[in-house]
Amino acid sequence: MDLWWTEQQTPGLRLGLRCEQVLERRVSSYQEVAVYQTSQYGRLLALDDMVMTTEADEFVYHEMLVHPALSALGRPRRVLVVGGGDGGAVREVLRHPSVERVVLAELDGAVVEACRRHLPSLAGALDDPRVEVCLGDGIAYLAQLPAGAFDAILVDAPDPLGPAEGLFGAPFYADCARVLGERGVLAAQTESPFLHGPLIRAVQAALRGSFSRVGLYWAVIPTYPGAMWTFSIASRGTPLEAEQPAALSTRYWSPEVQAAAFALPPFVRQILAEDPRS
Ligand code: SPD
Repeated sequence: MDLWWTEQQTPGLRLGLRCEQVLERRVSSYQEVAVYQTSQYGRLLALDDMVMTTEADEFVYHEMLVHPALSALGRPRRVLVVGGGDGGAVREVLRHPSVERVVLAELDGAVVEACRRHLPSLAGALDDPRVEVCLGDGIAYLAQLPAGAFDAILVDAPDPLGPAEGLFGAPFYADCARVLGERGVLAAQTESPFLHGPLIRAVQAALRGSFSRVGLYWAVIPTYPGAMWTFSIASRGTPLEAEQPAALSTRYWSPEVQAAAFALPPFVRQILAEDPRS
């Protein structure tokens, strides 16, 4: 039988992957959580039929979400990951030897359970004794934290739909700035310049409302809509591009790749230059 899984990425764009096996498919209190064995990209985690991660390209996304922010800090100790229930971002955080504590604030326990069962190369990181998994709303979790509670916040959000929409808004970033204090650094996934220009522009404008330093960088993630993917990074004081980034055992991120990732093609600079209200 020829079984294909498809994501309707926009009304005019679909991604299709040949699927060898459905490893898990269940409806949680929040969404449909599914893991497929694909023939091209290994195992795939999908939430409500949207790719969250695949074994083949997850390293690009997770390394690039995590390492620029943690390198900027030099010796990060306390890190909060919002979303990211698959554990891939936590795995990358733990590569930094100075890290003492990582909190994963994930809305849906079903995502964590499915990834523990089927994506151990990511979720295995959640068993590290430095990691605490807090299930529930990330925005509410952040709201009850004291100022300066974390050195870094990494927003590993799904697409800005439903409950995740708040993770792309000014009130959330203002609370991140409070929890990070003067030295902390935030990094967030901010979608594709090919498909989400207005969102990227709005996020960057919202970040500038709470942080004095704001940057954008990018990487290529083949299974995400548009493939070219952006990350926003922000701080109130810490320079965003480390002079001597950490030496880490990684597959995509490197100090050279990081430096290149901050070079924005003219069409992306144009997106940022337009009026945020357009
Ligand atoms: N359209 C896909 C966007 C997904 C971003 N977050 C993925 C979570 C992986 N840890």
